[in-house]
Amino acid sequence: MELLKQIEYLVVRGHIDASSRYPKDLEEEPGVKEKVSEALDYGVTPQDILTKGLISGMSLVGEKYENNEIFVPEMLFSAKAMKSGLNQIRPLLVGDVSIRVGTVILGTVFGDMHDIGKNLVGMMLEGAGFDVIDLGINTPASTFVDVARQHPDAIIGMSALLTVTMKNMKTVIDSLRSNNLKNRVMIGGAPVTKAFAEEIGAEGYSMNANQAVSLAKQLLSA
Ligand code: B12
Repeated sequence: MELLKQIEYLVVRGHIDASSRYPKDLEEEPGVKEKVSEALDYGVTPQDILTKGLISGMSLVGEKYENNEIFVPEMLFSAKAMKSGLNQIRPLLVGDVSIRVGTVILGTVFGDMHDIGKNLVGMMLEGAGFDVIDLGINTPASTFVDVARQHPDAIIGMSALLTVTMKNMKTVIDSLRSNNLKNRVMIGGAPVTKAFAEEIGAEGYSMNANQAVSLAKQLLSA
């Protein structure tokens, strides 16, 4: 199996590294960590490792969950395995940028625990020279408002992965505007669309982390 396919497979199986006891049949076998290192040593680009190994693995996990082939515990192991791989390529994606272009306040909205996509967006933004203030997951509207007040020029970036938590993005925008805060808002996450962004009054939407960077730059200069 070629290396990127192996990484994809190991994300799906949720096998972090050779010392991980999960899953039983892969115990002591190389995991995502070892395979990402091997791929880097081999000259595979971090971008390919990200899109063709880690992210594509996570998409398969989503499909398997939808088809009832796996359940939440397995999904959690996959998320951990993906995160270990992301951490490895993080320094390469982020690089060493000395010129800061602006600030983005980033958070997953209230009720939502998904943070892989948000973290990826944060990494790409940092790599492009943005200062990122990461509010983490399950972030109440009041926290977005408090931090926005301290950073009136910052862009707010919100992530939601559940259809039930998407509406909390509108709550944040409404709270910002009722507090007279004019921070520009961009949103994303698998169920989010451009039409939804327009409907709730967000200034920007992007479907992936690369586009999030150009969007943030656009919002900064608008
Ligand atoms: C991993 C995962 C989990 C993990 C999360 C671990 C973690 N630390 O994040 C765990 C196991 C905890 C989990 C829990 C649950 N999950 Co879940 N999960 C997923 C899964 C498989 C992958 C998500 C992911 O990481 N994708 C990879 C990243 C890179 O992609 P991304 O998040 O979309 O991000 C990209 C873009 O969207 C965009 N983006 C993201 N955020 C932002 C923000 C901004 C500002 C911008 C500009 C762009 C942007 O850029 C990112 C990078 O390119 C998805 C399936 C899927 N297809 O999405 C289900 C999925 C989201 N989960 C689902 C469900 C139902 C749940 C649970 C309710 C299950 C349960 N019964 O408990 C719980 C909810 C917990 C909660 N309250 O949040 C459903 C949601 C259905 C729906 N329509 O609402 C999905 C779609 C699975 C499915 N097919 O049914 N989950």
